[in-house]
Amino acid sequence: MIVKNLYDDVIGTDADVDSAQWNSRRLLLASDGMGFSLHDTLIKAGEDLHLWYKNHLEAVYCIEGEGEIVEKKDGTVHPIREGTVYALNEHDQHILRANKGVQMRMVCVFNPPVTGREVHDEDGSYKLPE
Ligand code: 9YT
Repeated sequence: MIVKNLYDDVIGTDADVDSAQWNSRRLLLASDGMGFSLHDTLIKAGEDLHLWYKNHLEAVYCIEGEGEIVEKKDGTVHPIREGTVYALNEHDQHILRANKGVQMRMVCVFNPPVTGREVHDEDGSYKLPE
């Protein structure tokens, strides 16, 4: 069994990946052998993220904050608030936006699992391990 605590075991370690737009605290990684990774991610207030997980499936569950997700294929806008989940089952190209002045806290699951310190490529994807 694997038992970890965000505050004791993740924040401030290699599994805590900070960037200009988000801070991803990676609770479970590929090395944990679960077949998915599990992240507690903060989307910084007022940020627009252009994302396209062409190599991964991702589900995202908002537990704090407010924002929206825009589907790039047709411009559909879905508001996000606490309790909203979205699943990128078609590797959907999208814009994730945290409202001005409001940070969003999201629980994210990636399949295949993220391995460690991935950050986005110029196209908004994470590379697969070689
Ligand atoms: C929701 C989302 O895709 N945010 C970007 C960061 C990513 N989820 C991560 O690595 O935690």
